[in-house]
Amino acid sequence: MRIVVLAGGIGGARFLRGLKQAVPDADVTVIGNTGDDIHLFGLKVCPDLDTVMYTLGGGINEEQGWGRTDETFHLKEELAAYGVGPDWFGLGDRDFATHIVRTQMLGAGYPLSAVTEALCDRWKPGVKLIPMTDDRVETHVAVEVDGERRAVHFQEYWVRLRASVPAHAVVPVGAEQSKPAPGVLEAIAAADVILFPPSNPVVSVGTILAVPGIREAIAEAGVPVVGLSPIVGDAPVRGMADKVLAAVGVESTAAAVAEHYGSGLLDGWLVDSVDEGSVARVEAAGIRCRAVPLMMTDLDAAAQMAREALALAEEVR
Ligand code: GDP
Ligand code: FO1
Ligand code: CA
Repeated sequence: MRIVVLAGGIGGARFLRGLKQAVPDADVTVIGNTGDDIHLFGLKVCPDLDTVMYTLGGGINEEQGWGRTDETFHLKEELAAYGVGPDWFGLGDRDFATHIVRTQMLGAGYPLSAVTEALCDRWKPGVKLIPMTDDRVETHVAVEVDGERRAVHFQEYWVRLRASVPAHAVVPVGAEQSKPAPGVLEAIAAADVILFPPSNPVVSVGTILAVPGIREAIAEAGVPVVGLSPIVGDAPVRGMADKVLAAVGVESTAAAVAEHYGSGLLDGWLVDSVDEGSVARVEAAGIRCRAVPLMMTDLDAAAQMAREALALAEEVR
């Protein structure tokens, strides 16, 4: 079975780990969000690609959900001693090596997709991980600070400001001019099923869908497209997705997120058991819906979610 998954960071990565356990023989292609990417200290950092790679490759800091296990921060401290920032983004020593290799290869002319493949040679995530695009796309957020509007990089909004300031718009800068990376459209066209994990609908899956051609290819693939809600009991399970949903005018409910994707894209949608009451609303929008446990408390729980998503895909096929 060929499965395509559009993934952000933690929610995507943990779901993928469950999917691999549920269907170990499946051929899984992950289209990763690169809108979160940022240049720091002259290095290219790709948080969501790295979160998927480290999580599936066994190198992730489990408690945090991002960054490396067994990490130290000597380099960051030395940079700070020179007064070189930013100090609000926690890059560890082991993680730095990934960004150095990536930046060196990009500088030598390799596209991000080839660089990601090379990094995955080490981590062996057991999936084919492809960035959504090889072109530069950067998510910016229009915020209001001290009564003044300005645009900040998504990481500054999320990590430094902790999404605590009003956000008026979320813009994937460069997306309109970007092209899907090699292999993205091919994987979608060859897929037997397409899954949206419980990733952030705006700044993870939404950004991937903003790359011209990807949304259209999914809609035209003619195979079941099934998503899992990252919103449980009217709030994100983790993080501040409610803030970016509000910025694009979507309420933080499992049903509203399904409607936001729409029946033109989604065939099936899983909500958590606590949101059973929203099943009828989702089905009224033309999307087959089931309520099942959606908390990835451990690997088995994530695997069971993957089985439920694949079962729903068979139902709508
Ligand atoms: P990020 O890039 O690290 O923010 O990760 P993603 O975009 O892939 O996923 C973020 C989303 O995952 C958040 O909106 C969370 O609500 C969701 N999430 C995290 N853990 C769980 C879980 O156990 N169950 C569900 N349903 N959603 C989760
Ligand atoms: N998230 C944080 O909340 N604080 C950090 O200092 C931080 C550092 C960091 C370094 C590397 C990396 O790959 C991810 C990192 N993240 C950090 C996570 C991350 O950038 C965001 O949580 C996601 O991109 C949000 O979608
Ligand atoms: Ca992310």
